[in-house]
Order: sequence, then C-alpha cells, then structure tokens
Amino acid sequence: MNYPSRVMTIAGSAAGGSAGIQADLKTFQELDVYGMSVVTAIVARHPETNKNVHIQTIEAIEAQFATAINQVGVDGLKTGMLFSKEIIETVANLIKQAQVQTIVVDPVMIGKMNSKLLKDDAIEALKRLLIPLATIITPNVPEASVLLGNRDIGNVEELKQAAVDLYSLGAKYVLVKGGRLEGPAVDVLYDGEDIISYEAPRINTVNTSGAGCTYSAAIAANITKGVPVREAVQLAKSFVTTAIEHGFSYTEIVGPTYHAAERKYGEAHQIIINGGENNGKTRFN
Ligand code: PXL
Repeated sequence: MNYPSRVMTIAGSAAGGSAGIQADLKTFQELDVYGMSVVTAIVARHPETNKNVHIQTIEAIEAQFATAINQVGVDGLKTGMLFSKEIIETVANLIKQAQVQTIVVDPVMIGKMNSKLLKDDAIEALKRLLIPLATIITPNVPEASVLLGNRDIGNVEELKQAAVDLYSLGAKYVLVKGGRLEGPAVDVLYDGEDIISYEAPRINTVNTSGAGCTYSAAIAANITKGVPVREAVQLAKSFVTTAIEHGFSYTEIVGPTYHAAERKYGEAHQIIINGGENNGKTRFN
C-alpha cells in the first residue's frame, strides 16, 4: 500500500472549528495527507473572565512533537499561531533536530475576532529563528507590513516589492497574500528570481474565518506530496477560493470557509497566473 504523506501542524486550537489546528486538519484530510498536530495554545474566550488565549507549556509542546515524530514520522509541517518567543525558539529547535523537509511558516499575528496571536516581542524571533528554516512563508498584508517594520502596502506593486524584500529573511519562497487589498484577490510569489502573481475574483462574503490557515495548510499538503511549489500555491489558492465561495455561518458570527467545498462542488474559479516563464497561462504544466 502507498501510505499518504505525513503532515504536521504546529498551531493554536481555535475552539470554533474554523481556523487554527482545526482548519489545518480538515484541509489535510481533504487533500489526502495524514494530519498530525502540536497545539501551542488554545484560543477560546471564557464568558466570564474574558481570557481568550490559553498557552500550552514548553513541555507539552515538546511532548506532542516527540509523539508525532516517534509514532508516525513527519514529512512536512506548517506553523501557525506560535504566540511567544519561547515557543518560537522551541519550535525552531525541534524542526532543526527532526530535519523536516517541507516547512510552511504562516506568520499568524492577529485573529479575525481580534485575538492577539503573536506577542510583539516574538516578532524578532520569528524573523531570526524560524523564517530562515522555511520552504515558504505566507504573510497577509498586515503581517508582511509588520515584518517589514510597519511599511504601507496598498497595491499589487507594493505587494511585489514586499515579497522581494521579505525574501532576504531567508525563506526559499515568499508568498504575500493580497486578499485584504481592494479589487481581485492577488497573491505574489517570489523565489529569488521570478515574481509570479496569482489572481482570483473577489468573493463578496464575510464568512472567511480560517482562510489563511486553510491556504497555508493546503500549500503544506501539496508541497509535502511532491507538487512543485509554484503549482502547490496555485492548487491551494484554488482550494481556498472554492472554500471561501461556499463559506457559511451557523450563527450571526463570521462563519468558516467550507473546507469540503472543492470535493463536493469542484473548483469554483480558475486562478489567473502571471509572471515567471508561465506568463499568462492559467495552469502550470
Ligand atoms: O485565522 C488566524 C487564526 C490562527 N490560529 C488560531 C486562531 C486564528 C483566528 O482566530 O484562533 C488558533
């Protein structure tokens, strides 16, 4: 039997099920990789105390990582919410020791419900210790801005410049996601040579909770399966765009992207690719 690739997420638990570990594992399942998890923190607002970030101990984080490595083994991983300098140091050391091949770093900073998911004094550690280990980093506009010292990023040209400048932090690929800009949802990939843009139509919905987690989890699944990075990003963007297209809400609260959408309904929108040697093509071959 051909076993599925083994992919780990190191991230926060989002109790509502739309983002974080929960989004990652649902995405892994949809893309037929074997999912495992290391929970760094539990994000869940207590109705009386209002406390919403419940950090795990370094020991608990190390134990989860060791269990997954020893019981199963890890071919690829993604990181999401890491919260503190100490957790980033721990995760960077664990990743180095385990010699994991595919590493997707989603530099999660603030949640949709305005939860602070990364402390200010952890940003330097993220840049210095973790990003240099990454196959690819996947910041959105506010995260790219913080990583570049609060630079304004307001259009696709500035998105491209941000991707080029973030490349110097040491990741092999930088994907800056422009979903927060106006107009179509354009993301920019830079690999030190080519700038490639991926464009999907803007979908008019508020139900996008977990979209970033889902996107980076899909990238991690695809790369770990052996899909080349440029195509892995394209397939993941298609997956998340379809999940956003079919997003819904059970309550008046912002709802989740629908992780099963591509399986149930097929690709909702083609991704338009520009740049690199594939200029103008909608598919990598
Ligand atoms: O969507 C970002 C995100 C990531 N990880 C966790 C979260 C959230 C958003 O709330 O809770 C754990």
